Amino acid sequence: MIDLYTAPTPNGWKASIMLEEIGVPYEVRPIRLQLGEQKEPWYLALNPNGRIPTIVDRDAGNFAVFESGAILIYLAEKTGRLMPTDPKGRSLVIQWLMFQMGGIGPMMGQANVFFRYFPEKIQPAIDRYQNECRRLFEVLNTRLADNEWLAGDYSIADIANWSWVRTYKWSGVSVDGLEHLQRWLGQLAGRPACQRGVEVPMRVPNLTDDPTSEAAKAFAKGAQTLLQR
Ligand SMILES: N[C@@H](CCC(=O)N[C@@H](CS)C(=O)NCC(=O)O)C(=O)O
Repeated sequence: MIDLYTAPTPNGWKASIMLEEIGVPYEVRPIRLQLGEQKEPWYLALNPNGRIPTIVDRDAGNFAVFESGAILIYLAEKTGRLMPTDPKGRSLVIQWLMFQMGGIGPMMGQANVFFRYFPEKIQPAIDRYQNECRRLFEVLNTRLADNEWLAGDYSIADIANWSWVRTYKWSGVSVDGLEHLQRWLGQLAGRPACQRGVEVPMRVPNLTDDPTSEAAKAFAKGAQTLLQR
């Protein structure tokens, strides 16, 4: 049994999709980011960075794992699923996982901050992050032109990148002309585990379809409060 501390965001979805894929029983412990629960001492004892997600593996002496990429690797290695064990195959998966952790995630995150949440519109900052996202999307598109998945078989690298890229509209970044990326986005969207995973801990106003809806505006307002912490 795994405890999953999470909130409805791309980094949280990585862990919930993985848990859905591997079929390990887990209990969801929603963290209310706007109330700052992620910065409370009890939570910092599990995740020193004060962010979601975190898992606690009850069967391993309540072992806590923070950082979404580390969670994916831990669960893959614990179950022998979604990451090969041979050094080259494993490295390939970790390379594309790190591409998400060091590139897609931070750049889309900052695009969201400057495009959606920041009170002032600083156009050079918006352009910088959106252009960098588009460049990274093109890297994925090129990779996916000759590969069905990012790193060999379907893997944690696909889960990590998809969790972020699916919210491209929220970041204001186009996927027009990126046919291989679009094909891959659709393939993951069709997986039942992905569909269940993105509804953990609850369904959110649609960050993927309609960024102008009232619900999406309310979501943006909530996210703005985090910038002040
Ligand atoms: N590198 C971390 C990033 C985690 C992260 O930034 N989580 C965000 C939600 S997507 C969060 O908890 N934000 C709350 C805050 O900033 O206080 C990971 O991949 O786990």
